[in-house]
Parts: sequence; structure tokens; C-alpha cells
Amino acid sequence: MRKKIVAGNWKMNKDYTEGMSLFSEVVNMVNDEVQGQQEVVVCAPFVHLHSLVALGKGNQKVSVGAQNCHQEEAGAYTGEISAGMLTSIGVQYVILGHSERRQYFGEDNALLAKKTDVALKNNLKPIFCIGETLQERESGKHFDIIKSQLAEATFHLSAADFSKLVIAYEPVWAIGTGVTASSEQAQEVHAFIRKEIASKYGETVAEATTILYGGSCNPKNAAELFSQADIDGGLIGGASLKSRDFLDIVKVFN
Ligand code: 3PY
Repeated sequence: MRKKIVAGNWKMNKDYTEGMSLFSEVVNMVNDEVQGQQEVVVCAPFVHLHSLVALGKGNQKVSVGAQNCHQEEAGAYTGEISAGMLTSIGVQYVILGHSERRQYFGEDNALLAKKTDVALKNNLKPIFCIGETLQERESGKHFDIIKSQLAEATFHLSAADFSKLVIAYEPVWAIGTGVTASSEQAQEVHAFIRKEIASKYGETVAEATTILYGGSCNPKNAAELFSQADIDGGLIGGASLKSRDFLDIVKVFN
């Protein structure tokens, strides 16, 4: 059985006090309501992470993740945060390749390959995001785009390292737009991603890889999306900012 994960991506939302109360609510609700084996990951702004790790300590079901890290181990990179710094405070996951980082910060596949390497070297588990724009989908290029994002940023890894990744398919046209991919559209791409992984690393690695759907996933559409054969959970944007909505999504796997 593949690991099921529901990860919240808070993006640049919640000040420190708000972040602590949202996380505490999530942890309490997970303790009271989660019955399955699903893992919950909260990817919060950097300044919250140390305290969130402390608040979540000892909780086997909830992990803390960052939303980015720098591609170098250390050095003169004013304002940046390294993978090793994240590991040193107990952070377990890091989102890499989110379309907002690709779009607003110019992150490309070559840079993301370096970030993936440095994250793995420092024992962080990347939640690696891939996905096409509306224009790429409308021109029928979405499979090519996804294939190259995956190959150029992650297929240099050994099978053992690749197995530590979580992949998130996030069609850019579904991010922050309220438009969700239909479950058929999402399943079609997830099956394609798994096939690409199988042709590079073999069936065993492909079958064991957790592939999340992201992009306007909410309590109304999560059950239908997560019932698809190749969808193993979600990377949740807006709905992760409300504990009740987030937990309703998490509980799809109860
Ligand atoms: C969204 O759902 O908007 C996301 O970008 C999740 O990462």
C-alpha cells in the first residue's frame, strides 16, 4: 500500500500567532478524528517552523514542512535558508518546484535539480511539484511538459533517492483560480507520471511513489479526486488555512 499524504501549503499566509493556533487546532483535530494511516504535513512559512516542530513533537501523524530551501549548503546568500538549517530544527519535508516559485522567482528544472539534491543530502523529503499552464494544456503539450519537468529535475537521482520523493501534480491553471482538474483529467496525468517513473526506475519504485494532486482541492472535491487509482492524496492551498476544511480533506482517508 502506498503512503497517503495530505499536505497543507499555507504559502505566505498567517502571522506567527495565527499560525500557532491554526497548527494547534489541526493537531488536536488529527488526534481526535483521524483513524487511518494517512500522514498530515503542514508546510508553513519559515518563521513558524521551529515552534511548529515543538508543538507537534511526539505526534506520529503530523509532520512539518518548509515551502522552499536554497540550492547551496551554506554561504553568502543574504536572506536565504539552507536545507541543513531546516533539518537542524526538525523539519521533515520541503516543497520544491511549486509553480509560484517557477513563475515569480524564475526557478527552472536545472535549479530544482540542485535543490532536490541538497534537500535529500540533508535528509529532507521533497514534495516535488510539476504541472502545466493553461496554454500548454490547450496546445496539447501538457504530457511533454510534465515529462521534462520530471526528467530534468529528478531523473538524475538513484532509485534509492528517487524513492524518498513525494510528487505533486499541480496544474497551474487550477492554482488559486478555484478551477479544479476533473478527477478524470487528474487521474490521466497521475497515471502518466507513474508510467514515466516506471520506465525510468521500474514498476516497484513507481508503484511505491506517492503522487499528490494539488490545485483548488477542497472538502467538496477531495473524495472524488482521492478515489482515483493513482491519486494518493493532496497538496492543499487555500483550504489548508481553515482547520475544519483541512481536516475534512484529511479524513477522506479514514
Ligand atoms: C493550491 O491549491 O492553490 C496550491 O497551490 C497548493 O500548493
